Amino acid sequence: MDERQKDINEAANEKSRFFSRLKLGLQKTRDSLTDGIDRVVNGPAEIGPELWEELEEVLLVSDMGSSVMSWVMEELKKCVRESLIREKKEIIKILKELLIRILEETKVDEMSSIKEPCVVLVVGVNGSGKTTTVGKLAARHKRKGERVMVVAGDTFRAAATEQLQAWADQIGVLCVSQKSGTDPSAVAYDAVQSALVKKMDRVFVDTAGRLQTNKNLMEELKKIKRVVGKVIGNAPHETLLVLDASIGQNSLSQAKLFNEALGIDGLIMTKLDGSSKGGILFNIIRELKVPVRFIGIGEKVDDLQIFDPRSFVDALFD
Ligand SMILES: Nc1nc2c(ncn2[C@@H]2O[C@H](COP(=O)(O)OP(=O)(O)OP(=O)(O)O)[C@@H](O)[C@H]2O)c(=O)[nH]1
Ligand SMILES: [Mg+2]
Repeated sequence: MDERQKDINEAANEKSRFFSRLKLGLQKTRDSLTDGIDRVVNGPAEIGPELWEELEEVLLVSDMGSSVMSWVMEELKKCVRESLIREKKEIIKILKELLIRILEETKVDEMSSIKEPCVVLVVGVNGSGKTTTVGKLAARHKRKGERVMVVAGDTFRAAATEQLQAWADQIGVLCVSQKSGTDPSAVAYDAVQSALVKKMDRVFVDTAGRLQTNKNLMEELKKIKRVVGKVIGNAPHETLLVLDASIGQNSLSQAKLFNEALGIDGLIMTKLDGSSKGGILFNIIRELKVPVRFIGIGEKVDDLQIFDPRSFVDALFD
């Protein structure tokens, strides 16, 4: 086998490993959503009101939300009227394409590289998976050969800095911190200045968890944004919101308020592996029009994948 063929095989194997892990990570949502759809489509009801009602129920229970559900059902019925669906089994194929269309409404490419350090601010409610995600993202960019810094902007919770430092040690990146209780915007300001001097490629700023309804704590995040913008004009280049998929519908209101306060550039949906409510992703994308950038499908460093609409829907249905 020549070298080129080896490379092609290697890439194909990598793709299939990636896809198997995604399928495994989405198992619980597959159990509820996809199995539910299969049961309805392979059940006794013929194409008509009874079947539509059963499908509506499955879509709603997956936390897809009523607006997504109504749109999907309207489109399905339209396909029947236009004779695009003649047999029940064709419903699944059309349904998949409709779901991909929703997710592709906000598709973006991976963060592009820029000359100055690219500063990424990571925010979210308590325990959503921010620090873990910062670790995973840092590892991802380090693997690409970038110079990566992580910043312990959570100066509030005991042991938060140690947790981030442990990630940094594990993946071999620089971790910048100050003593507990320091104003997080001061930590971020100093860190970004030092990242400029050290010619870092990417800086991930971890922040303390906070409720989207706490005005003072949301102001604190705005201040972090302002001060890093004083060091580098466009910084933070991205503000990413980390959402826990297992809480379902509640993450929609979190996302709305964080977006109103800060302007969110992208979402990271974590803990999809522990959740049967993966349908929430469709709901959030449709309501917010903010792209999902990455998904977390486990606690380990490699359990973060770039969100790709087609792979996501394929992994749910295939
Ligand atoms: N199963 C699973 N667990 C995850 C995932 N992402 C994070 N976790 C776990 O969720 C828990 C909380 O993660 P953290 O990264 O500490 O969350 P955080 O948002 O930084 O928490 P605070 O800083 O306290 O607000 C940890 O036990 C993580 O291992 C994921 O994608 N899947
Ligand atoms: Mg944390």
